[in-house]
Amino acid sequence: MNDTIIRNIKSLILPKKTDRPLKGHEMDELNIIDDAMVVIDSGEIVYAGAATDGYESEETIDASGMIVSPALVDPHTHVVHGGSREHEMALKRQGVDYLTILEKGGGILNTVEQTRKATHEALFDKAAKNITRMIQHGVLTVESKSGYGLDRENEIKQLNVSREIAEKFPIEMKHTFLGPHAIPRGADSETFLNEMIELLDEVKDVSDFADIFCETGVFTIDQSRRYMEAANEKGLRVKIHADEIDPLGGLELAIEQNAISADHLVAASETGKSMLKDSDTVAVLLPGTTFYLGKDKFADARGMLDNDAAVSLATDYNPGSCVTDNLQMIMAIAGLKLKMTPNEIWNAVTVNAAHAIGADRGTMEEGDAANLVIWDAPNHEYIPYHYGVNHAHTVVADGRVVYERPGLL
Ligand code: IZC
Ligand code: ZN
Repeated sequence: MNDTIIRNIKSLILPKKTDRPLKGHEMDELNIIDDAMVVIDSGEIVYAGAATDGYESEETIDASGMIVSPALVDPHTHVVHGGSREHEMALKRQGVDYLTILEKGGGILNTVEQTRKATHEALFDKAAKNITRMIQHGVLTVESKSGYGLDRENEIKQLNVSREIAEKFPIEMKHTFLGPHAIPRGADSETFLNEMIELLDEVKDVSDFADIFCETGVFTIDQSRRYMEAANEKGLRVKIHADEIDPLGGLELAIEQNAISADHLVAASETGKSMLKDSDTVAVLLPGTTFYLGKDKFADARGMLDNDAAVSLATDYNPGSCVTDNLQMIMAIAGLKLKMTPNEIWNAVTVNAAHAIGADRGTMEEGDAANLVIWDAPNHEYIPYHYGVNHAHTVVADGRVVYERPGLL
């Protein structure tokens, strides 16, 4: 006797499970089974496929003709931070750009100030609200970066908040040390980078990855290489904020350093993009950020996919350059602005997002964690199409219903 059967599923969306990320045309393939059911026992998938009479269970969930997919994975967020930066919205409207705000001591450095002032408890309570909303939107795996402490005490404080969230919420988290996220006010960039490299020994026990913001006015390619080599030597797999604004060659560096992902890539070079084909580095695209910064040029997702790259999508949720924790919104922007197909988008926010953070998530094969969403939508193409709202009806984490859409009171 199994624990639960989900019956009456109009269609079941099944991304393909592989031991490497899906690339190029593989991303346009999605197994969709109509008239389906899912059998769950001990928090794991026992069966996900065409409806049959061959299983019994203690409990039944009626999907009422809705569709089901694996829960979504958000592989790039800055969810743990203090305060907010709504005043920057007006500055940006007046034409002051993101890097100029940072140069003037605002931007990331403003959030650093607010994060340093905040207690562990205050950071936890704030991030908990976002995590709750992410779960309500069908996301059950989240990568979370530090990077607003820029010193030992506060970077570790952020990582510990992230770890406490993972313990207390029905969500799997990956924790990334992003010490070199900005240069603290008055600091010398080389001296600061050396401090962050020294810190790797300590943070490697509480982090899954090491990340760096490689950008004009932040860290150079040579500095990023030095940091990534140090992290790799200590056994901490690397990620990089690469080629977001200026084409510095961050993508090439990511591939050279065997990064698990290279993120942003709006300004990535043709050479870099063509190198993705022969690497398992996942290109994590963040079109919500391009949208929020009001830029016209989006990452070249089509060029990457047509050249056999592995592509993923994330919110980049942060208080400055992308203030949304709704991954469904990003799916819509990916359809509209990155010209990705619905199948590519679904693979990008499930199986490939999981590969971008080394998580065994995003699929529904026998033995997988029973992390899934019942979507109130007629088909999978509908979700990126009807944008800006939440289509999640029921969210199941490890076989347990953790969210059900409330009705009107
Ligand atoms: O707080 O502005 N790009 N880091 C790199 C960010 C955006 C976060 C922020
Ligand atoms: Zn980021």
